[in-house]
Amino acid sequence: MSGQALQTLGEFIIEKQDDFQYSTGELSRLISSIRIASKIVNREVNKAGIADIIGKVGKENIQGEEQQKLDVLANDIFIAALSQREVVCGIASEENDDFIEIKCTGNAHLSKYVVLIDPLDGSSNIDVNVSVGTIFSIYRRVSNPGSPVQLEDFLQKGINQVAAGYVVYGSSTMIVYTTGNGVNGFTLDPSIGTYYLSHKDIKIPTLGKIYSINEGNYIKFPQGVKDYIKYCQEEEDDRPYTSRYIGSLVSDFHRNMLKGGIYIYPSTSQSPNGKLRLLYECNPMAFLAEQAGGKCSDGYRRIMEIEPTELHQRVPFFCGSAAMVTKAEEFMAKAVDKN
Ligand code: P6P
Repeated sequence: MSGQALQTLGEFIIEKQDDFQYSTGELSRLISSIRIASKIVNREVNKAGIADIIGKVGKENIQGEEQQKLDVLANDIFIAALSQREVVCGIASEENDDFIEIKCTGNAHLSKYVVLIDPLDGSSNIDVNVSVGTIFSIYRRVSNPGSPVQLEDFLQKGINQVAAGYVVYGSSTMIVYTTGNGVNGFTLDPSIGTYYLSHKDIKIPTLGKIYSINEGNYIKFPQGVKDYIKYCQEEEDDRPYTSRYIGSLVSDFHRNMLKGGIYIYPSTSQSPNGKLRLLYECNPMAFLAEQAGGKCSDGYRRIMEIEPTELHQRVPFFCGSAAMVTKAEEFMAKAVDKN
């Protein structure tokens, strides 16, 4: 064991507070709220197998997806943690049709931040014990401080994000986040409930050898995606690449962040905008990928430049090692030329 003590997430947040212009400690408290909520969700995810909270609650969320009990519980936990500490003036969640205004008991109405969150992404994997995750995205409100929060506070381009990150509840639980000054990963020691800095200044390898896509949808993919998949499978240069698809965005993304690779959820003949949501899945992951030296687009345009039009809108998603995303975009452009 090296002599130097590992830095905790709490110490890191305090140390980096000066990175934020005019820091008032509010963003630090916001990230700490997410840290606390993630520990509670981690406990519930880890005991789900034995407690009777597995399975469906029989309700559907706005996506028309069966809500798993853990989905609902995770959503409640994050909303409570953020509301009680009055560190945000509004929350938008995958599990809620509309955004939530945090009632102005104390200073909430003066808070300058809103959070968009997917409280338990990949939840369809819960019953088969595959990793799931939480994804969050933080913006400064654009409406007048003290006034009720507005939809415009949430419909901001990804380039306006103040911070973004994910929690992966896997073989170990990690928080990975950025405030625009690089990406750092923290691993939870569950025996004492403390996150330690384990992955400092993550940089995604420019060229990886892993491609992640649900090839079961191959027949429905755009021609450019079909051509790129064939390119990945050719025996040439550093190819064929390895195909890895967990079916849990946070897990597939996290592996590619550390090992290099590309994750693609494209449009299909049935879903012209793909499946993933712009505001609380694609934009936060895009911010992280770019901060780690990677790239993220919808196959044509930078994800973080897309002007949002609704809370739960979907976009095609190509994200990961810069050279791999660029190559996939070349196939998308070539296919368009052919049409
Ligand atoms: P498919 C989980 O529902 C999710 O939103 C992502 O976590 C995951 O990458 C994707 O959908 C899997 O979708 O259509 O391949 O099952």
